[in-house]
Amino acid sequence: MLIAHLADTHIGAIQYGLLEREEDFYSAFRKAIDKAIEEHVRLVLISGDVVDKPRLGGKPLRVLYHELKKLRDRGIDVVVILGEHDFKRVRGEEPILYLFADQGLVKVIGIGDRLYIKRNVDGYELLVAGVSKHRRNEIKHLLKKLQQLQSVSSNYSGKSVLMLHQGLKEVNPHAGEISVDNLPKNFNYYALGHYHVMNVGIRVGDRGIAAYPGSTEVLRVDELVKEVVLGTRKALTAEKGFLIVDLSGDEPIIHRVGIDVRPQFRIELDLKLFELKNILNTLANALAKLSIKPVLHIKFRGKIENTKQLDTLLSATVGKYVLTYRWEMEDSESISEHCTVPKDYFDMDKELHSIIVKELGSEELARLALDILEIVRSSTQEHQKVHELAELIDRKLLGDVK
Ligand SMILES: [Mn+2]
Repeated sequence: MLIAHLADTHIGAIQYGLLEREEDFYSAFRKAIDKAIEEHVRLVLISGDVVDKPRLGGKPLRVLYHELKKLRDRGIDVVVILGEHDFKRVRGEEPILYLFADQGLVKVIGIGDRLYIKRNVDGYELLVAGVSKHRRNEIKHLLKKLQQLQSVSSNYSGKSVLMLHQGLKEVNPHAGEISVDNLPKNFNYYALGHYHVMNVGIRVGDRGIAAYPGSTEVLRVDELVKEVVLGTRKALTAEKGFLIVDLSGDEPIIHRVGIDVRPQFRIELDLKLFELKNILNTLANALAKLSIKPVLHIKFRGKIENTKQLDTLLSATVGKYVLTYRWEMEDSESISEHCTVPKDYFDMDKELHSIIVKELGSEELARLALDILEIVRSSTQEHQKVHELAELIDRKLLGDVK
């Protein structure tokens, strides 16, 4: 009995505001669905963050419709749970996936009392249980539901799968929300979502295995974790795909299925302008050999004042061989050091504060806006920024008591 396990497909994501990066997400999804059909899976699970935002335009909706319909036309069921991107906590607002559920294209579980479905797949009795995303301050509710599911599955004689969209502390201690110990022990397979890097083979109990297929496309630079050589330099890239799980035997057997996505590279370079041009030219030669224009992320060690010159150099060398390049400097606090204007003459922060208070009409919101601004403007890495922003919003808007 073969099952395809996908997660974090983030349909509708538009990275860097580029049309190509919107299409890339559709193409990765299409490839995954086609591959799943080719491999004769009988069921497709998508463990949350199916879509990138709760409100989608016509294009992403049509892509979803066409791909899901391909599966339905072949009698392949699709079961999904909701990730934090699939729904907004606004009263009365419904997840877009309900539209596809109404059309019989997906089964949404893990919301309200609907925590599982039972199916006969290839002559096997199968229980598919799931709980949609719970935030840090809702973990108590999640654990209660997991307990409920533990008793459902212990009274079940067939094979069982549990779908969750949560971070395991064992995989990432900083981003983790629950630990393996919190999982009910008697499922055969734990189809997880939320972490965007593939992670296969986390043991649960005696015979259970938990796995993250990772996202089908690259959303953040911290997903580039595989070492490669680019030209003559070490670089990091991403591997994307999904999992095909065989539940026929005693223990699940997991096959990784790779999806070719647009290459992305992350490199670190010393900021020595006199040799930078040569280095970038060598890099450009390596990039020119790729059949698809990659996304290049450069982290410069050191700092310079004239970033315009650096930008010109980048666009003249690697510019035409990449879809886009993004760069950051390791240390970029130099600008304010050379400020000779006395502080009380014009205080930018004070000025900004009063403008925002006036605009938002609330001291509290203004402070939140300024906190957000500070994180966004900081020189820290992109993934760290996102992490800090998520923490801040959790804390301020959802009253996280961590
Ligand atoms: Mn996600």
